[in-house]
Amino acid sequence: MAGLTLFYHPLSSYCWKVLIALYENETPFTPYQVDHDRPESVAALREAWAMERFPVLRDDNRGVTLPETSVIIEYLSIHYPGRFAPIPTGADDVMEARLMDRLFDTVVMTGMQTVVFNTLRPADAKDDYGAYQARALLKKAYAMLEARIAGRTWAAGDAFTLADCAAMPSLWYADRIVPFRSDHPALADYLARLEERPSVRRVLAEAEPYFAMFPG
Ligand SMILES: N[C@@H](CCC(=O)N[C@@H](CS)C(=O)NCC(=O)O)C(=O)O
Repeated sequence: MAGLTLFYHPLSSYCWKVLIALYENETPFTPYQVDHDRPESVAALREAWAMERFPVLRDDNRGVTLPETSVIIEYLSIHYPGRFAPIPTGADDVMEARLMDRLFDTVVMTGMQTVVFNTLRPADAKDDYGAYQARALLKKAYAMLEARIAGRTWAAGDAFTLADCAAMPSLWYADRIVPFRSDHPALADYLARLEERPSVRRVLAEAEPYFAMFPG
């Protein structure tokens, strides 16, 4: 097979992050959906990336297979550039975009996933204190982000970047776990701006048939 293949699932938050980058540039790729009730798709993901996490990008043009969303998005910007430049050029802007990307992944996404995965655990293996701590972490993150995002159009300033690709799925799902829109106006406006983006509308429309699977 030639070209780009993305191992993904339409409901997966980290897959949204890469899909947004691909859709921003209208980069051609073949989606390969991984479903746990299709063992052959899970085996294909495992063969691509031993950690069995998605998304994974396979580039048959260059013989490269990549995990990790931030790395995939940067790789796309280098080898398949378009009008969307996820990594800013100015030194300060680069730092801010990378910092915000890390905060959305490691704080917001991790907090959200901890609560969601706890609901999926067997009854005798739940970690309710861990979920309580994750909810508290999300509230702390909302206050920090509310102050940081105020006065900005996008997460790292005036341009839509890698940080916004990370922000959208993490904030969108976190809001379903610990709602923030009524008491964090700057963050709420920011998420509304993200939702208006055509790339994001497309991601949401493609995920919509699967929303009933989300346990939150
Ligand atoms: N740091 C990774 C996180 C990827 C990740 O956690 N993906 C989730 C789906 S949203 C996954 O594959 N979970 C399955 C598992 O952990 O077994 C990235 O940025 O790509």
